[in-house]
Formats: sequence, structure tokens, C-alpha cells
Amino acid sequence: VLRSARPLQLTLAVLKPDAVAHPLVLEAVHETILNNKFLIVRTKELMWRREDSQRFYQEHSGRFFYQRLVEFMASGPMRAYILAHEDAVARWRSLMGPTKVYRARNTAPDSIRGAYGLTDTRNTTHGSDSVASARREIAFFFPEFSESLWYQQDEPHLRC
Ligand code: RTP
Ligand code: MG
Repeated sequence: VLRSARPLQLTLAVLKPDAVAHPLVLEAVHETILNNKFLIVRTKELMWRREDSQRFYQEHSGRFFYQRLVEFMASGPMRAYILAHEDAVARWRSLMGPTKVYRARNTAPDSIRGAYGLTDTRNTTHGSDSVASARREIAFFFPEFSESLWYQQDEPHLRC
């Protein structure tokens, strides 16, 4: 039985194709997840079709980087995780560091993107940006599992 002083929150973390293509980076990020005491609720490797990528990044469809983002995310296997921790969403975002590689390297060199990000597109990781996004994205990546997660009405916390 898991006991936690505060409720566990869920987030979706994804190691993007640039990370999965590089075994040492994959291992280092996996270590970061474990060292930061996240519980790994589910993990799997998967590869998107172009349509999955387009659908997932619909909100960015007007942006100049949309095409290359879509291509990149469907270019090779990814590893997805459902992670649980107190404040998991913010905690994982903080470990990832800033989106843009120049900023990541200069302001957060020890973050995942600061250490391993290659470009503004090939930036190693994805993390849900809110509790609502986490719920939607977990369903997107783990449709076979998300229905069995029990969410509270307003605050989607996992109760174990
Ligand atoms: P993510 O969604 O992947 O966790 O990253 P984020 O919230 O930090 O960044 P967001 O603004 O949602 O952008 C999604 C992904 O699009 C790619 N991107 N490329 N200037 C560019 O070339 C550019 N800007 C964003 C990145 O892969 C980013 O993570
Ligand atoms: Mg985002």
C-alpha cells in the first residue's frame, strides 16, 4: 500500500525520438525519473504515424515550427511514462527545463533539455503543462489504461 502525506498527481512524460535514439540519453533520463522519486505507473515504447503527431500538436498547427515538429515526432520510437508524484506536473516540467535549447543550456544547464537538448525542436522530452493536459495526454498515449484510472471530480489525483 502506498502512503503519501499529500495526494499523488499524475503527469505524462515522453522521451522524444532524439532521446530514444541515444541509449545513454535514454538511460540518463530514466535515472532522473527514478532519482526524483517518481512512481512509474505505466511506461511503453511506441511510434507515431504522422496523423497521430498532427492530432497531438493540433494547438500548434498555425506556428512556423509545426511541420518540422510533426515530422520529428513521427520520425522514430518514443518512450512514454505515466508518472505519479506530489505536484508531478510542475516537478517534471522543472526537471525538463526551458523549451528552447539556447535558454536551457544557459539558464538551466543541469536540466534534461539543458544537458541533452539538440535543437528547439529536438529537445529530448515532453511534459504535460497542466493537470487538465495530463489527463487528456495520458488518455492519448495510454487509451488502454486511462479508463481504469480513478479521478476525483475536480482534482484529478490518483488515489492508491
Ligand atoms: P512540450 O509540449 O514538448 O512538453 O514542450 P513545451 O510545452 O515546453 O513547448 P511547446 O510550446 O508546447 O512546444 C511544443 C514542442 O514544439 C517544439 N518547438 N519547436 N522554435 C521552435 O522550433 C520550436 N518551438 C517549440 C518543441 O519540441 C516543443 O517541445
Ligand atoms: Mg507544451
